[in-house]
Amino acid sequence: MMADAPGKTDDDTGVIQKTKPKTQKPPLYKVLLLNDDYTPMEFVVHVLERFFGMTHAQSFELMLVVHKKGVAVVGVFSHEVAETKVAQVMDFARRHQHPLQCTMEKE
Ligand code: TYC
Repeated sequence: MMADAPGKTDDDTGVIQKTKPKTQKPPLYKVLLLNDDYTPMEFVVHVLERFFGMTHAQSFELMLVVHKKGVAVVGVFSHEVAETKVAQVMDFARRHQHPLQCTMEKE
């Protein structure tokens, strides 16, 4: 004979118990790329390939979204990974003297 589930009684009128989640998912962060008038399109495409693992076609498509809309989410990561991506993009852009801006925000 099987034991009743927690909260269930033999008369089928048991109290409903909410199962408490045992783990918490860590907060996620969107990494955003911002448009500007000076960074060359090909440079942005290269950034997306290099730091976000996209194919050339995916990168080109997303670059155009940023170019047309002003901003786009280029990935969603843990806080640590998002911070690293933003730093990598900002450092790479600065070293090439482009004003490209990359930021993160909590999802
Ligand atoms: N607007 C830029 C140009 O016309 C291209 C560009 C796209 C710049 C995306 C930044 O995040 C960006 N050269």
